[in-house]
Amino acid sequence: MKSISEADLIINADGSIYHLNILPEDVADTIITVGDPDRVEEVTKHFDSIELKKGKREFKTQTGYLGNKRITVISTGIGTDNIDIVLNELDALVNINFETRTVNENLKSLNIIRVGTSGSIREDIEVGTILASTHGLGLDALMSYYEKDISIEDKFLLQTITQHLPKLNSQPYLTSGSEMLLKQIAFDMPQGITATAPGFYAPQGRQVRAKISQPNLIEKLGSFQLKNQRITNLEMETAGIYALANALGHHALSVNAILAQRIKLQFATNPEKIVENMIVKVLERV
Ligand code: R1P
Repeated sequence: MKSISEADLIINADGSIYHLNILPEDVADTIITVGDPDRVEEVTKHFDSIELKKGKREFKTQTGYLGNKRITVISTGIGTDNIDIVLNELDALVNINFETRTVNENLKSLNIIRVGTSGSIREDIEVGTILASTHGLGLDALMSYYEKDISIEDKFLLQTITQHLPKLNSQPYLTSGSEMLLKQIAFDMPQGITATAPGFYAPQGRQVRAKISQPNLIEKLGSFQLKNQRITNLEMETAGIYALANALGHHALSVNAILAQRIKLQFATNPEKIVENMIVKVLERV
């Protein structure tokens, strides 16, 4: 079997993977990702025990037990460029033999759950809502560098969305969350298509001082509807997580604490409480 070169897959001298700085045995089968490194502790403070704390750059990792469930919590930092690193390195840790640099015969599927913050672009989705993403709509360019598989239903949905949106520099991509995790964790949560932007300000239609080229972006995204499918919220990781999890055979779910209401121009007065509510909900069901 072909071995993966030292330049393609960088392993540190201690046997850990290049950016995440963790070893294969450090990774549980259930992963919770958070954007903010400080949120790792907000999740693991609920654990019964913590066996490992490691980190490098924005990628902070803790693995521990909640009851007898082993869970790894990892911060991704912001954006799908970081998701490219986190998903590829997590997959390498569980599916590549670091001694021989070959892909394992029996591939492992991780359950990857994002607990992140987000802004609503629908009048009826209020600040404080905990919303699950049925799909990620990638407005970023990450997946133009990978071959993509898309179901017939998602292809039709994407075509309809693309026709509805203004012309953007990169071709949007659409990818689905894990049906299994949606049923297990998000069964009573409002759900919708989450748009993943390649930035926080103009790429999410925010006008501060620099002039923006897509002033109608929020209105366009938020007015899309095909039967019961609609674009509900904006953030910066979901589409990358879903697309790479699907490409690599993992299950992924994105759960979003709505902190901003972009239509009513509101921001949460109690963001920590809303995030805590999301974390508790996810941990009860994981
Ligand atoms: C922007 O403030 C960040 O917050 C959201 C966005 O996706 C982006 O990463 O998620 P997190 O709170 O998980 O970082």
